[in-house]
Amino acid sequence: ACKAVIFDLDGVITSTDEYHYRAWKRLADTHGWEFDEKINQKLRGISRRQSLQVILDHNQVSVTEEQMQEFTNQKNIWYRESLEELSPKDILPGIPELLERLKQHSVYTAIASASRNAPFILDRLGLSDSFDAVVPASEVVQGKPDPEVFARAADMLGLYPEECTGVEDASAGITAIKEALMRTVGVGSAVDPALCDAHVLDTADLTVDMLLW
Ligand code: B16
Ligand code: MG
Repeated sequence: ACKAVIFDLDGVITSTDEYHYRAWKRLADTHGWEFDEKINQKLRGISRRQSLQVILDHNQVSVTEEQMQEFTNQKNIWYRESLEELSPKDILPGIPELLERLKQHSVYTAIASASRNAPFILDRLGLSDSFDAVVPASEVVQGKPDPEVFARAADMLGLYPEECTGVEDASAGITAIKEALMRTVGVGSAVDPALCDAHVLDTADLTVDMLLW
C-alpha cells in the first residue's frame, strides 16, 4: 500500500513560473540575449544552472565558470525579491484540503523540488510544518530527470520507493518519478498523460484515491 506522497513544489504546490520568467528575462535583457515564454517553458523543473545553460545555448553564447556563478546569483537575487510577494493565497487550488486528507489517512508527505529556494517558498506559503520531509536541493547531485531527488525523499521518510507516489508538472519530473519506481501522477498540460499512472489538468482535480492504492 502507499505510505507517502512526494510532491514537486513549483507547478504542483504553488506556481512561481512567472517570477522565474521575469528574473531570467531581466538578466537576458541586461545582456542582450533573446529570451521568451517559449524558451521559458524548457526551464520547467530543471536546475538554475541548467536553466542558464539553456538560455546561453539558445543564444550561442559561452561564458566562464565565474560568469556562470555571477549570472545565476544575479538571477536568484531578482527572483528572491519577487518571492517576497508570495503568501498562503498562492497555494494552488485543492492542495490544503488534499494535504489534510492525506494526514487523516496517516500518509506521509514530502517535497522533492529542484529549487534551492524551496524552504523559503514553503515559509512564505505558511507550509513549513506541513511536510514530513523536504529534500535539500543543494545536496542533490543529479537533477531531474534523474530519480535522485525522489529516491532521497523516500529515504528521508525511511520508506522504499515502491511505497510512494510522486506528483509532478514537468516531463523531466515524470521521468524522474518513473525511474524512481514510484506511482506517477502528472498535473497540467506540460506532461504526457500516457506516461502517468494518473493525470489531471488542474491541482483542484487531484484526489486521495488517485494518489493512494
Ligand atoms: P531555484 P520544482 C524548479 O522547481 C523550477 O520548476 C525550475 O524552473 C527552477 O529552475 C528550479 O526549481 C530551480 O530553482 O533557482 O530556486 O533553485 O518544479 O523542481 O519545484
Ligand atoms: Mg515543477
